[in-house]
Amino acid sequence: MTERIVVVGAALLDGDRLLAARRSAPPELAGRWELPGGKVEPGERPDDALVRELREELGIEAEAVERVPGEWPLKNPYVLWVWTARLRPGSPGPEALQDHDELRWLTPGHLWDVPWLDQDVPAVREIAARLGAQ
Ligand code: 9L3
Ligand code: MG
Repeated sequence: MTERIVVVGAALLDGDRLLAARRSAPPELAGRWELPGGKVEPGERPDDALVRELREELGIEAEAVERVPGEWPLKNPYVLWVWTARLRPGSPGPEALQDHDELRWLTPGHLWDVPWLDQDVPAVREIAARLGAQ
């Protein structure tokens, strides 16, 4: 049996706005929107992986705030864990994009304006409920 590997995703919040990031690769995922993040490395704490991935992918200094309960299946052997997160004071904004080609800060009424990855939809629903959106 293959061990599952955790992929961390960030619900980066600025007040009640959620950051959505459009993937530029691989081709089958490009153009779809996600909670940015990536694979936890062996021996790495998942919340440390979240901070590292946000630094690598968006050029920001962020901190994990709270795990969103749940675990969502990705392509075997990966599963998605999500944290809310926020920018640290003094961090640059998310602009130095590595794996994405567009970002949007979505207000609660506009969370479903972008075509999320199917895999991220259950997590975004959880965030929407927390933000009091539909
Ligand atoms: N994935 C799905 N939703 C997400 C993230 C961050 C990742 N919110 C999927 C896409 C890839 C795999 O997990 O198949 C690994 O992610 P990455 O390292 O390519 O970002
Ligand atoms: Mg990634």
